[in-house]
Amino acid sequence: MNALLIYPQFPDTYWSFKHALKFLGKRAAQPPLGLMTVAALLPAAWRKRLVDTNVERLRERDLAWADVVLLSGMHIQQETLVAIVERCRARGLRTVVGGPIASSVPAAELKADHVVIGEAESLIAELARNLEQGTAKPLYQAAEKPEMSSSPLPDLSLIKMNRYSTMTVQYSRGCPFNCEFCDIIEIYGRRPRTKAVAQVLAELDQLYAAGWREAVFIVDDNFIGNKARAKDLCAALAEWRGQYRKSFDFLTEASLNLADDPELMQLMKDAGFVSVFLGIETPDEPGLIAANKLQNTRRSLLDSVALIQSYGMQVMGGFILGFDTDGEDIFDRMVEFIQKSGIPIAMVGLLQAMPGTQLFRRLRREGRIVDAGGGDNTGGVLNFLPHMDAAKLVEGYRSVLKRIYSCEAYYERVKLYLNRTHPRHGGEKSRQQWMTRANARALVTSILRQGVFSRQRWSYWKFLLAVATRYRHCIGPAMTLAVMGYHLQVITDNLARAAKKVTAAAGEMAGESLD
Ligand code: B12
Ligand code: SF4
Repeated sequence: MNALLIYPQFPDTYWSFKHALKFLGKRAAQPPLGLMTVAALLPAAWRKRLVDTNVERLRERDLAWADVVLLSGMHIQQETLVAIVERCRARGLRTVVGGPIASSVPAAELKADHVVIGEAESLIAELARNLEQGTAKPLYQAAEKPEMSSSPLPDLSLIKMNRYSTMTVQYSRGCPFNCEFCDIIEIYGRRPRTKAVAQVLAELDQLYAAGWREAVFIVDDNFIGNKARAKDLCAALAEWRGQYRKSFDFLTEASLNLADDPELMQLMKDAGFVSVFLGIETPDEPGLIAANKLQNTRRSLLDSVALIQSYGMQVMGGFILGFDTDGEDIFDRMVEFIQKSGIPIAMVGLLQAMPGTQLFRRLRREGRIVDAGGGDNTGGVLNFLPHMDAAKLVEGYRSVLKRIYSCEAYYERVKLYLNRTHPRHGGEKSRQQWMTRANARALVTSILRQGVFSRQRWSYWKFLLAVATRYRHCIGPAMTLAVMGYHLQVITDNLARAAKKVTAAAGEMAGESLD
């Protein structure tokens, strides 16, 4: 069998980092690890090709070569995924769709011959056999959450590694917490399942042998879901990294209770973790309680963030507006909190009721669900009826984005973070190591785009001056953040322009109906 694995294109959102990646000569942030894992699980006798349409074109000759097409995706990729499915089916090609999208969108809407819900490890053998025999069923649903020991070494040979800025390794799946809006726990469960340390090191060895020397994102739902095991892994990572002259920096996602464990933070620092994404959600404690995000309550969120930063880890934060408990002062409070947090990359989204979540079920009971949503929490579109006036909420959301991503506000946060962090003494690379060819190219492009052609060039030069005088010891993170800021500002401008068009069109329609 010739199996063609296809990853659909993402829309251009805050999360695509597309405008910053151009500076580095890269086309996407991360490769499709789900498909690389599925490829490794398919029978060894099958021939495999992988096309990630985020970094390359899907060619007719790939489709002509294939006997079966396997697609993966998130809810947000629905439009591009369905377009590919339809293109394949038009030429009589058999299609199989899996990945998180299959848990969020009804199978019929995916238009594929076969839909797989859940993790591939436990059912791929049956699926492959059925596909070979022509007896595959329309729907497969994993009966259980497989142990991670059954997850193979992802097939790295199928991707064009140099087109990505970061490689990925998954250590664990699942999260022990129970936040109402979260679909992670519905898809991957609440019991953290971890790989053995040796499995993770084998994946890193594979990356190193393939020539990778840049950042590695440990793409766990919550890296510290099982703290004891995370500590063992960190100790092993520190040793592994030591052997390879500190070649990889690690990034990951974790819950905020990381701040309660100095031993774990120190171990992460020693292992080379330079960045951690935390779901902070809101500075409003009643909102956290109502969302059942209890691990973020009864503490100073700002102090917890600052403590983690002091271990050399940049904190990226997820924030949500639109909880039932939000009053009209939430917008100012959110901006004030983010500015004080020193979190440069603050991903603020509107609350989405994702299908399959506790939130979706509650809002449906209350008769407040409008539709299943599109999987994008930054587009200014709501899929439920909020308590606050919807127009006020969307307008307030946009004002938050505009304020936190103004150049001045953004660079203020970067400087606050650089003041708090001590990257030179931690896992961070030295200045010489940072100056790779890709980074040198990014620096030159950044100076041209942000320092010469941008309207905000004065803020940019002021920031560069500060880096040259006060932050020379962490020029790497400072310049990376300057470049990422460019992406965040472009997306914010695009969203503001799109919103203006919608308002103007609504105004025209209102005018017409008055006439
Ligand atoms: C890394 C990551 C990213 C990376 C992108 C990585 C990439 N290239 O795909 C970044 C940071 C850019 C990203 C962005 C976003 N992400 Co994201 N991301 C992840 C994360 C943490 C890991 C993904 C991964 O590599 N997993 C490891 C692989 C092995 O797991 P897997 O893909 O699930 O694959 C298994 C099964 O699903 C199945 N399978 C997968 N594909 C297929 C195909 C076939 C044919 C078969 C049979 C089986 C199968 O078998 C695999 C092995 O078991 C996941 C969480 C998670 N646990 O997966 C969230 C997750 C996928 N992201 C999610 C979301 C919502 C987003 C964003 C929309 C952000 C947001 N919150 O608004 C953006 C979208 C991007 C954009 N441009 O707008 C959701 C998706 C929810 C959904 N139901 O679709 C997840 C599940 C997390 C969450 N709930 O918040 N993300
Ligand atoms: S901590 Fe994060 S992953 Fe865990 S349940 Fe809450 S939102 Fe989901």
